[in-house]
Amino acid sequence: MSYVDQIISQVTEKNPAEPEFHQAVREVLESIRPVIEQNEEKFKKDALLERLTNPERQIKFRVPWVDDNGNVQVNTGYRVQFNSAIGPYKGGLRLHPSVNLGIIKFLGFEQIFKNSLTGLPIGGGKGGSDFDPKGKSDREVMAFCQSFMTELSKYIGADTDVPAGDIGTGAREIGFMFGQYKRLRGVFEGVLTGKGLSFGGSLARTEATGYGLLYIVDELLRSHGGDIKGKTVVVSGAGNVAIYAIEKAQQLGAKVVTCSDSTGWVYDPDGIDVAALKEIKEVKRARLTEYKNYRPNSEYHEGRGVWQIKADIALPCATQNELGIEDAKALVANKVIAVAEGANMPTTEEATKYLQDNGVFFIPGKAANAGGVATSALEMSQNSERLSWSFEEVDKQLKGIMEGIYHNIDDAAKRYGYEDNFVVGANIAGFEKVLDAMNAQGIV
Ligand code: NDP
Ligand code: 2IT
Repeated sequence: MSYVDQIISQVTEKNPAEPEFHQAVREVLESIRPVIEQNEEKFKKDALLERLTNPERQIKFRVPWVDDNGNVQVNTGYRVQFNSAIGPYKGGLRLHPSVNLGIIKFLGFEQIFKNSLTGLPIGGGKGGSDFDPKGKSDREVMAFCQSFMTELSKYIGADTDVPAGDIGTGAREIGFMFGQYKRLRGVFEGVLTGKGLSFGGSLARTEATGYGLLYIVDELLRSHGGDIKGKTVVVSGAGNVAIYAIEKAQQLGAKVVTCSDSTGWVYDPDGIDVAALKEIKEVKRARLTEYKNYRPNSEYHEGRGVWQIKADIALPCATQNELGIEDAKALVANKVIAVAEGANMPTTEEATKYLQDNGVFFIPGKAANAGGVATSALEMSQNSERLSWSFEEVDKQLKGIMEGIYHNIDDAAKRYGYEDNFVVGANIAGFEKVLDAMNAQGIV
């Protein structure tokens, strides 16, 4: 059995009931197979893939807090510090009832290669909790965040591990967590990114993931003789990534006709009204059912359905495994040109293969949504030099980083004979830098 196959089955056996982690490991290891096979004996002797697939550290802790009725609630907190070969651990905190160790490990594993692709010095990590901020009062969210940070603060720091937002963790939660960290540790430092602008946050971090997604899609299309102007786009999700993907797509002259949340989806043939979407989601924290009040010509549907709408570009921006084989078939039947992942691993393995086999350009999340963490790293730089850059400066750097990522993954794919396979290109390009750093640092 080849070394890659041996590790894939070992990871599956040793980490039972973590299907998303298995999926992420399979995708990366299958892609880097050609690199491993060039030097298989040495890598095997060094147990390189065992070290790559075992987190350096994983922390799991109790998070007790008191709700508005005076009842004690208990959640589980996690931080997986996966790989620090190229920099301090960096990655978001997810607050969602579906969070478990396997989800955090899949996200942390992906983050290693994503962070490497940004070209910036950040290692891979991820954390979160099964706490659901939905429907909670601000006081309850604060109580949870303070309790969560009371334990997490023992393991993080501006030069060791720098968490940020993800599903369910936005500016409000980061603010509460930052305040508690400062109070407990007595230091004002860039320990979290996505902070408010009045206490060390970076301009354009809020927009960065969605904007970056469109910058890379535009670069892909330009490199193939087209551009995004005039294209029809379908987006899923209605959170941080989706909102700013829609905004940038419209700024670049595309028409976005859908968005969704966990209960339903909107079809707006005239193009999504971003101001309305921001008011519903960012201000009111309400459901998408409200959208019709702003746009009477739009349709609201319960359940899932955005991938059935005819479009040139599809951008899944909600959650993992939200675009399956039937969705991929519908997109291909409707002649979609490109699918780029705003979310982490939103496309199933079967759907990814079907899209690629049918000539659809497919950019995986670790490249397509890297603009968020890249801008987090720019926030870290600003914190270190105690300066703040203008929106234009950060946005310009973000655009340059995304264009660089596109060419880096395109080159890597071509070098190994997989032209236009951006899954292989992203995994190899991300892995190469981590491999070099791990080799240089000895057996650690
Ligand atoms: P938000 O919490 O802001 O928004 C998430 C959106 O996805 C909401 O519309 C939510 O609907 C929907 N959603 C979440 N879980 C599910 C589910 N299980 N089923 C259906 N819909 C769901 O999160 P973000 O926009 O920050 O994150 C979206 C994705 O992008 C995630 O995969 C995240 O890991 C990834 N990502 C985020 C980055 C960032 O900077 N924020 C950077 C890179 C990747 P509802 O509100 O109804 O739950
Ligand atoms: O998945 C991701 O890259 C994020 N949630 C952003 C992480 C970060 O540190 O900004």
